[in-house]
Amino acid sequence: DGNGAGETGVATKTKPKTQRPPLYKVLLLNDDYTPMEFVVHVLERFFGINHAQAVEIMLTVHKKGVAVVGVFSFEIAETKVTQVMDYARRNQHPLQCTMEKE
Ligand code: NFA
Repeated sequence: DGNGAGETGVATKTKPKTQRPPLYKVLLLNDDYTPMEFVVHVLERFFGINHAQAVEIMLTVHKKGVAVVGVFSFEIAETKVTQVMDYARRNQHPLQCTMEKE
């Protein structure tokens, strides 16, 4: 397994690597139409972010075009994206939420 002298007589050692699941960033994208208060509400409702932080993140998206709103396992990230996209659509706002591997 790579440990020991092997066939060359050169000592080697393999490190046991702890496997971690990949993480995914959930991103919120700016647009010209979604009301600021709606974005703040989404951040509070689906990401458990407090009001002051939610306002801060919303303003970052508004000014920079995009911001990371959380980092999750694939399944949780996918659920957040679906929840936000469904909620925005139900309320007739064009807000976009996506995910990308970290
Ligand atoms: N740019 C939007 C506005 O001026 C606000 C917004 C912020 C939309 C963050 C989407 C994301 N009403």
